[in-house]
Amino acid sequence: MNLHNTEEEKERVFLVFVNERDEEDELVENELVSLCETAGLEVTGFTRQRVSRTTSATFIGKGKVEEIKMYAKDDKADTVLFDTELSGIQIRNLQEAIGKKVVDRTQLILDIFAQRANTKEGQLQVELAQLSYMMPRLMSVYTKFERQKGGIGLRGPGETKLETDRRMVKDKITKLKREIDHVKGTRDRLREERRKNPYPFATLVGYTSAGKSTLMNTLCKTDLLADKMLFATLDPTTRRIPLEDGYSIFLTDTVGFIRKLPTHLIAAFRATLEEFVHSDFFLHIVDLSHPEWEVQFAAVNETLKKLESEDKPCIIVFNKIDALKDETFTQHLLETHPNSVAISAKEGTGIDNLLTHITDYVKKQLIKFTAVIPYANSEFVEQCYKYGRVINVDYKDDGIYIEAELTPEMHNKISNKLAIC
Ligand SMILES: Nc1nc2c(ncn2[C@@H]2O[C@H](COP(=O)(O)OP(=O)(O)OP(=O)(O)O)[C@@H](O)[C@H]2O)c(=O)[nH]1
Ligand SMILES: [Mg+2]
Repeated sequence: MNLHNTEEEKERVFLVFVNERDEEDELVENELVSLCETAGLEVTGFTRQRVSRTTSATFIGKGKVEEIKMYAKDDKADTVLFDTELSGIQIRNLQEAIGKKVVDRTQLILDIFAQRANTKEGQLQVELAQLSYMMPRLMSVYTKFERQKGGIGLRGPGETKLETDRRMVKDKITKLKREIDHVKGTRDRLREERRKNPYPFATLVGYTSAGKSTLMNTLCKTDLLADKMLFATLDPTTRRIPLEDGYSIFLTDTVGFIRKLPTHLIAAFRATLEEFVHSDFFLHIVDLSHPEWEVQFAAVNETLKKLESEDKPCIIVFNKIDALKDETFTQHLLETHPNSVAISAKEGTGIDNLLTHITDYVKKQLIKFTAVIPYANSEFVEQCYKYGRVINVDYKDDGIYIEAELTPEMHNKISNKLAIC
């Protein structure tokens, strides 16, 4: 797809929806149109086929392919976009039958990510995702003739070229992974450094456009990009949030999720998502003003399962309550979802309550202890100040009496050297 469309020469796309259930129609339509807007495409029209069993050669039935060919021609569309992931063979067959460029949902999302990637790490991750998507599809970019030649002659030019290309892509993928590992190493070291503090790690997780960056800005007075465009955030940002009574947390804003998030993206963004994997707990931000918030909520939970972190403690944050009319509905949700709060990140409503929830969680995480430290080991008192929260300290004849709180990690490190009371 052309990534740099200007107002005058937007790529014209005709959409094909293939969702099975009619109750999903509105969400599916609105979401794909938003994705197209974000990518700078002009939607000319759409059609739909309920696909329960796919016709593997073209994904949809022959008759429908003919119909699309007609529509796309009448609409003067440049491209036909399928709201699903297609195989390379399917794309090629559809292109041959329709006579237009055919792209799938994954390519569209990868395209948006490519436009959004500003940092070195973001760019590496997107490139890795694009190449991983391309790899199994390389075969289908060769013409029928070349493929036949390769097949019959076994070592025809088509096949040789394919193998060279495959090797090149493979080498590039290995190189990208190495570079990403390098960036990841830097991030790991930074995380280790932060771990020395007595502050738990939390991440903001949620569907794209749920309001994660807006909440981060409200809580940390940052100026992160918060926009109605999908996938405004790609790179994680971490800030310390001071809480009452001297408590704090490190909070990280992360990339948003979407229904049917391409697996290549999840794999490529693993380094970024590791911020989530390493966090002690997370806030799941839900856009309650979205008519399909439940589907979005389920899609995020589905993705979290893939990250094998279902057991991680979570505070559910129902956001955008300023855009709701029915307060009793919110009340009902809070009652039926344990550990949840309702806020408006934009207007600041409910933020104090959210902070109280976070502080309660942090308090539960820290280990409280009292100890007598011999004067000869007074550096431990210093460490408690540095890596913990000192509640009381009393310098007596027989030693320093200290009452403090530490994260489990720091407690383990220090406790075997202390005479815990
Ligand atoms: N009415 C209302 N709008 C909000 C609220 N919070 C965020 N928004 C709007 O929702 C849109 C998306 O907000 P972001 O903060 O960028 O959402 P995000 O979750 O960071 O999105 P991605 O980075 O794309 O995943 C923006 O237009 C915000 O102004 C809220 O409490 N109320
Ligand atoms: Mg964001």
